[in-house]
Amino acid sequence: MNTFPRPLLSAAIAISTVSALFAASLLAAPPAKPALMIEAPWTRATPPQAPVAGGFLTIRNNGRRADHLLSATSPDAERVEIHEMRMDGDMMRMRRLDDGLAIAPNATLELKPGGYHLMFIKPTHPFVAGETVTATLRFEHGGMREVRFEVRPLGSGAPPKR
Ligand SMILES: [Cu+2]
Repeated sequence: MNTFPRPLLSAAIAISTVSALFAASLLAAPPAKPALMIEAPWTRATPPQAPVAGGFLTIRNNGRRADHLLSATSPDAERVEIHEMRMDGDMMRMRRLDDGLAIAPNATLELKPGGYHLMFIKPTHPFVAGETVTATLRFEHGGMREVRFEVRPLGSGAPPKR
């Protein structure tokens, strides 16, 4: 005589069916569109021994929650800081943002000359127009993103919008 209690057996079958379906849905799920989109990263060529270079880009948050740019690193500089330029009386001053930058849901944050920017501190080599420099940006939710900055000629403004 079969002594296996039927309710338990069907519960076990139900659980294994659910986990199989769950596993299948994970396998079948298309790669999620990244919530953060990084556009037009660029920097400027530097003279030899330049102590700093700015890094500019646009960050689009397509997600439903705010994200934060927390920090950045680069093999092409001793370190990378997140900066803000702002008027202090009639002086333009630069300030390091230790708490990083928030990017609201469904919003775009532009890092540009005269505003928020990344600062490559002590570049390890001159930045040469036409080449690229690399930085890894760390976001609270978006994780690590490697970004390649187009080096534009000395004195350049932002590249034209695409
Ligand atoms: Cu700066």
